[in-house]
Amino acid sequence: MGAAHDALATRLEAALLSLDRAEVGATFAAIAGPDTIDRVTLADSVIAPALLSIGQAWDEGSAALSQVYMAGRLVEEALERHLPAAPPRPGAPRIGVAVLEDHHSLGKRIVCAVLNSAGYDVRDLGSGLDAVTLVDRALEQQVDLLMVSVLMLNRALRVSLVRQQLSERDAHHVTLVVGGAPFVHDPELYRRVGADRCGRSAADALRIAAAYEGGER
Ligand code: B12
Repeated sequence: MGAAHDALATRLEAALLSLDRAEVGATFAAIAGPDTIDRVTLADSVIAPALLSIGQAWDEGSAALSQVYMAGRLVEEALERHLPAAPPRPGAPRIGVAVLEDHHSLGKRIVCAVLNSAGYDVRDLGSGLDAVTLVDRALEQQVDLLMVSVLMLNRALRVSLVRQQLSERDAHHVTLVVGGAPFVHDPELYRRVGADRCGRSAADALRIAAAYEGGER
C-alpha cells in the first residue's frame, strides 16, 4: 500500500496547490472510511506528507505563503467532512491539544480530527500559547491528557515550563504528551523536558489515548 498512499499524497498535494476543492474531497473520499485504520492512514500517510511537501516547497521558495495557508484551510474543511466527530465514548479521557508558542498548527488539526473521529472528547486549546496560558486552558477544560505539538527546537525545550506549571498547580493527574518534529529527531528529548509520553503521528496519539483508557498513565 506504500506506493498507493504516495500516489494519493502526490494527488492531494497537486489539488491543494491548485485550490481544487472538489479534487481534495475526492482524494479524501478515496481512503476515508468508517474504520479507524483508514482514517489514521489518511492522516499520517496521505495528508501529513502532502502538507509537509507543500511546506518544504515554501521553504525552498517554490510555493507562496498563501498556498501553505490555503492548503491548511482546505485540509481543515475536508477533515470536517470526511472525519466527522463521533459521539464521545463514556469513560474515555478528555484530551486537550495545543501548540506551544509557535504557529505550526497543521499537525494539531490532524491529531484533533483523528481523535475526534474515534470518539474521544477533544478540546482544541489553540496555537501560539505560552506555558501559563496553555496550562490555564487545560485546567479550565479539565483535561486528563494534555497533548502538546511543537515544531521548533527552541519551543520544544520550553515544554519543561509546561511541566513546571502543572507541578506548581498540583495538576499531577494530567498526563503530558508531546509530539512534532523535534521529538521525532531526538527520541529521548521528551524525557529531558519532563513529558510523560511522546508520539510521532496521529496513529500514536490514538494509541496513547487508548492506553490511557486501559489504565496506563
Ligand atoms: C508548513 C511550515 C510552516 C508554515 C506553518 C503553517 C501552519 N498553519 O501550520 C508557515 C509558513 C506559517 C511556517 C512558519 C515558520 N516556520 Co515553518 N515549517 C513548516 C514545515 C515546512 C512543515 C510543517 C508541517 O506543517 N508539517 C505537516 C504536519 C501535518 O506535520 P507535523 O506538524 O509534523 O504533524 C504530524 C506529526 O508530527 C504528529 N504530531 C504533531 N504534533 C503532535 C502532537 C502529539 C501529542 C502527537 C502524539 C503527534 C503529533 O502528527 C501529525 C500528523 O502525522 C516545517 C518543516 C518540517 N520538516 O517540519 C517548517 C519548520 C518547522 N519551520 C521552521 C521555521 C524556522 C519557521 C519560521 C520561523 C520561518 C520564518 N523565518 O518566519 C516561521 C515560524 C512561525 C511560528 N512562529 O510558528 C523550521 C524550524 C527550525 C527549528 N530548528 O526549529 C522548520 C523545521 C523548517 C526548516 N527546515 O528550517 N512554517
